[in-house]
Formats: sequence, structure tokens, C-alpha cells
Amino acid sequence: MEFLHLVIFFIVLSIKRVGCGNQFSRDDFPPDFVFGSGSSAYQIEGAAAADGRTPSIWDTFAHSGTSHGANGDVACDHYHKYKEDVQLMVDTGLEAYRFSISWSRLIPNGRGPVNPKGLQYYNNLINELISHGIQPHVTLHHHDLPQVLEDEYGGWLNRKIVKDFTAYADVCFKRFGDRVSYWTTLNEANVFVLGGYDLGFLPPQRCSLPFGINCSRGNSSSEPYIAAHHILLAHASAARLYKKKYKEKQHGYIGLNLFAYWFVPFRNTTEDAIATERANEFYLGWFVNPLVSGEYPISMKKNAGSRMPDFTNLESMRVKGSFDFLGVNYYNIMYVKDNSDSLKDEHRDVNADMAVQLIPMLDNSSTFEFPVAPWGLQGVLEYFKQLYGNPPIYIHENGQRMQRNSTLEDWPRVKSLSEYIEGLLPSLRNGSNVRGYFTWSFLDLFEMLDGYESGYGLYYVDLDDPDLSRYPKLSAKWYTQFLKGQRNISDRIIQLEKNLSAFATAQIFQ
Ligand code: IFM
Repeated sequence: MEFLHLVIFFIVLSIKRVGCGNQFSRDDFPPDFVFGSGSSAYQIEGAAAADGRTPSIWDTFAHSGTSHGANGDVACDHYHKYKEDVQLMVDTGLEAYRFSISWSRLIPNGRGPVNPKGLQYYNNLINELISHGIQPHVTLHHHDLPQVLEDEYGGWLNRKIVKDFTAYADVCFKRFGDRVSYWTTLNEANVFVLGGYDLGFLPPQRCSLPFGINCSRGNSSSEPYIAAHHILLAHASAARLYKKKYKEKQHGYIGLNLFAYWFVPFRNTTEDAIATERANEFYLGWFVNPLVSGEYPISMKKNAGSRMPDFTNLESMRVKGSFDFLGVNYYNIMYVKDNSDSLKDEHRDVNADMAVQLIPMLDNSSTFEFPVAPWGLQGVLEYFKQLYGNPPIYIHENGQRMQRNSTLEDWPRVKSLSEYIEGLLPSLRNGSNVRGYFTWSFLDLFEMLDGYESGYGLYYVDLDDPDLSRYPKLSAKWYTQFLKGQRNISDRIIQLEKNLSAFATAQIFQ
């Protein structure tokens, strides 16, 4: 009897190892729900100075030594290897591919003439995807404003950006909109302003003491609010242009992407419960409230006071409703502790205005990996449903970080993929308007914070090989099986692990 219990225990354990999500399949999702994977221009393309491209603020940031000394000059050389990569997408069975356009590759001066080589590259990539039945989902700005606009007038801090961004979007809609139906104006607008203008750990690396410590310029008290305001106006302007000039003919959709944590009160106290809602308002409400109601959240207006710009009536009307969907990037749960004392300080940044202390949920067994907790993503989807009228949502990014040069047997990623995808089913059953799921990332690419030390990819890219060869990880194989409609993927995956393991040991990591 004891032995039988033990056998059952180990069977359960081995099923758990692959996320035990093997009883569900692609067929349990609506047929028009889309599964894909993603990347962004600076992180994957390389060819940073090729064919007329000029630097973006991300090039400048990386070259100042911020990403562990690494940069995206070569990255995965996707610019030259896009055909091979699309073939890998086909082999994987991707239904959609999310990528971003490098503004400074397409329009090297930020405004004005279009670079024919840039145009040709994106046309080639889009055509290659379409000819293989893969839906392109395109982002216009993924932390990579042309440096020339940053130098000329301060980029997102200047209202002039609204006109230039709209003109850039116009070029994209006009040239690619006959084949691209899903447009995202900006990636992680909230993280971009917090990281880029408050704490200074992202491009354009602006901040002020004592809030951010590594910047030569900036103002953490006011600039994040100004940049966010211009982002909302630029987004709304591009969305309006799309609706007026292109939508009728191209039948596409436009949205904004935000980074989301699932915030959970740290203690069972009223203060932490209120602080948790405040964290939601500062992270999501900052952008979603204006998009849904034309107004910033009351808590933000109250705490930031005159540092928070106002919308005119016309702007408010134009921002309100300026989206067809929202993109959500989700990785982890964050515990929230009230820190109302920070409001006593006259000199505050966004974090002090938010008046909370954030404590990430950790995976105790690993410094690299995120704990896998699908209930966090379910919480976020439920939050959008209950607070914002259930808008269409694409999970634009979700994935597992691992040490890059470690293994092709990425069991933690298989577990994460399997459990998060399975976790979408109850959300769908509960009426969430989630429309798609993209793993981050397709390849191991250049990472913002640590260059090439961590990886999220379904495919490993061997940077020591001059050809930058790509190798499928176990997670790519798992995704393929899932996308083919297989249930019970675990048995197959264990066999795959054996094959891969022999291959990996022999070929790559020795
Ligand atoms: O690589 C980034 C991506 O550019 C934006 N979202 C988070 C990812 C992982 O760090």
C-alpha cells in the first residue's frame, strides 16, 4: 500500500514537472483566439548601422554600458536572417508573430524621407510572414525613439513628438496596413516612463536624485508625468488617424500596450488593501483611465497635484475610446505594502506619489526564474473585466526568464508556458475578453537589463557561432505540440527531452 502511494506520488510529481497542463489543448480555445510569440526591433534585428538606420535612444543607452556592457549592434541578426527565422516560426506552428518596427530604420531623421532599404526590409518580413499564414502584430515604439528626436527637442518630453509620431504611424499604416491588421502604438508605456524618466534604468535614462542615481539629467518629479501625457496624446492622435483614414479600407485594430503586475496586499490590513488599489491606479489606471474615461485616476491627480498635466476638453474626448484593444505584458506578482508616509515629503517622484512599497514574489529556488502563478494573470484579466468594461486584451508578453547559456532542456519554461496557457481557460469561461497569447520571446535576444545573460526564448541563439545558429529548446517543442492540438504532451516531451539532451550535450554547451 505504502509503495502504491509512493508510485502515485511520483506520477503526480512527474506530471507536475511539465505543469500538469496536459489535459487541455488548442482546441479548447476559441478558433479565433490567436497564439504567437514576439520580439522587438532593437532586441533581435542587429544591423544597427546598416542600410541607413540611425541610432535610437536604446542604442545610446546600451552603448553607455548599462546592459552589462552588451548592446544590440548584432543581436540575433534577424535583419539578415529573417527568412530562416520565419521558417522556424512555421516549424513551431506559430499563428502570429509580434514584432516592432525600428522608427530610425524606416525614417532615419525621425521625420521626413522614408529609407527605401528600411521599407524594403519590413515589406519583406511582412510578406514572408503572410505567405506562410502567420499574422503580423506590429508595435511602433518599443523603447526605441530615434535619438535624433531626443537630441533635437527632448523626445517624449516635448509636445512636438505628437506630430512626429503620428506622421511615422501614417507611413506605417500606408505602407504596411494592407497586410497588417494589428497595430500597437507603444510597448509598455507605463514601464517606459517609470524606467526612462523616474528611476532612469531604461532609455532615455533620465532621472534626478535621490530617486534615480545613474542619470546625468532629468527630473523624476515631473518628467514621467509629462512623457506619459505626450504618449497618451500621440497614441490617441495615431489611433484617430487610423480610424479616419485607414480603418474602413484596411479593417484593422489599434491599441496600446502596458506592463501589468498582479498586485496583492502584503498584509491583511485596510491600509495595504487601499495601497494595492492605488498601485493599480498608478500602474494601469494612469493610462487606462484616460483611454476609457478621458481622465487620470483621482488618486494620481491628488498625490501628484500640479505636476500632473491636464487634458483640455478636446484632448480628453480624443483620448477617450482611442483603442480597439489593450496589450498586456505579464510576468509576476507584486506584494504591496502601504507607505503613506512618503506623501509627507514635499519632494516626490511617481513612486513616492504612489505611496507604496513593492515586494516581488520570488521563486525561492532560483535567482533568475519567475515563480509560475497563473492566478496572477487571471487576476489582471478579471481586473480589466470588472473595472474597465472588459476590453479586448492580447497578452503580448508572458514568459520565463532563465540563465541564457544553460540548457536546451528548459523545463521551467515548459512549466510556465503550460500553466499560463491552461490558466487562460478559466478566465475565458468567466467571460474575460482575452483574444490572444504571445510568448516572450521567440529567440533568446538582447535583454534590456542584462544584455545576453538571461534568455526568454523558445530558441537558443549561439552567439559564439559566427552564423548565430538557432536551436529549439524543449519549450519550442512543447508549444508546437500544443499548437498542433495535442493533449497529453508530457509523454512526448519526456522523449523529446532525451533526444534533445543528447544533442545539446554533444553540440552546444561543451
Ligand atoms: O525584453 C523585455 C521586453 O523588451 C519588454 N518586456 C519585458 C521583456 C523581458 O525583460
